[in-house]
Amino acid sequence: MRFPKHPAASGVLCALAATTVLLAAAGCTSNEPRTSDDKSDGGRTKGGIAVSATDDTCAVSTTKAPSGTLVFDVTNDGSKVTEFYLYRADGKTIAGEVENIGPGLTRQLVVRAQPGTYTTACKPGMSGDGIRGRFTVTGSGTANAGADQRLLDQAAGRYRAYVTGEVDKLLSGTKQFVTAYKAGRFDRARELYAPVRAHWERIEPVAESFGDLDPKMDLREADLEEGQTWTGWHLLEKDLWWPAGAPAAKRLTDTDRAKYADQLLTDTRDLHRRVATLKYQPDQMANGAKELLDEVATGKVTGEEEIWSHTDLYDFQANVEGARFAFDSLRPVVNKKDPALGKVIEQRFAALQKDLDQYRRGDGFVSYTDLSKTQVKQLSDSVNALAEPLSRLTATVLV
Ligand SMILES: [Cu+2]
Repeated sequence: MRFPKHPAASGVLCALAATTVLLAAAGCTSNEPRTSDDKSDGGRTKGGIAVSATDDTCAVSTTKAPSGTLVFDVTNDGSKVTEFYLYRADGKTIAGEVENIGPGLTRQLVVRAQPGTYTTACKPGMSGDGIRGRFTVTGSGTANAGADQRLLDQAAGRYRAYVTGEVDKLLSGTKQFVTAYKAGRFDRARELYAPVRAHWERIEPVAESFGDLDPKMDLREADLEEGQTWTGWHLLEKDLWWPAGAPAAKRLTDTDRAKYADQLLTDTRDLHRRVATLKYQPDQMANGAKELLDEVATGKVTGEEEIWSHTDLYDFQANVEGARFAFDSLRPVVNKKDPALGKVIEQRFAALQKDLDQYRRGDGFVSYTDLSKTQVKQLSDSVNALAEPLSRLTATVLV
């Protein structure tokens, strides 16, 4: 799941993630401010399209740009934490996004866009459909990345094979899980839950790019909006780790169980089918690596993703592995363009992994509830230390 949308959760996150974090009146963010004149990465980031996001407006400095690499400098001029999306023509599929922009901060979205019609959206408070506008990309095709094109194509091919492999394993694992769960073999279902979900968590940005599937499959109870039906993994999680003292009358019946389990399998098949048609662009891979770290910072390190099973560290590990794979695929390009950045990212991945390895037990991890506040803080610091250089990956690869 992408984000805690409830204010209480953001408070917890701010309290826990407070190292490189800038706290602001209405929220917090784990990223340093970056503006278009920030030359810390060698002046490559020229900036481009300015976006001013307030609590009720989303002003994009132009609604037209030629195809190729687009750089949006999104400044939060409002009081609520916000995010910015670029959707494809269907208004649902995400071409690029930047999340968790605290008041007063600027964050950059770098995407490679083909000609066509797009929709921009700011989401103050990080919920709902956002304040939308039309955006047109003109020209005849994406600008070629010249000598780097071969390396970029290889990276995309490698990443594609990875995603295909993960979604295959997700589908076969979900079948096993659903079978056990429907047969009432709950111990077996509990055993399968976290390892099967790891295949989802490794490729979460891809799954989330299908805006309709993510909420159906991975929505948390705390993020349910008025009138929304809860389906997917976390509904079954709650049933399997039914909280002590919760009213038995609210528990799923066997009929409900069969219905929601079948729905999860249908949605997984749908995901599997759609993933087969995807082609990956380097910006999606690099932005996706950063999104995975955002996922860790906002959901896993806070223990909110798996609030009933407390298997958050499995998801944490899987998000890190997914990000690592995307980075490794792009490494030849990074080595050419900014080897120092590549080295820093590499070291921080290693440091984060070392931190996480302390909590391995058997084939998996300790329960999130076994972590002390100090341990959570340490993990959170390592995540933030990696997120910062990783946020420069897309611009390095594309600009
Ligand atoms: Cu998730």
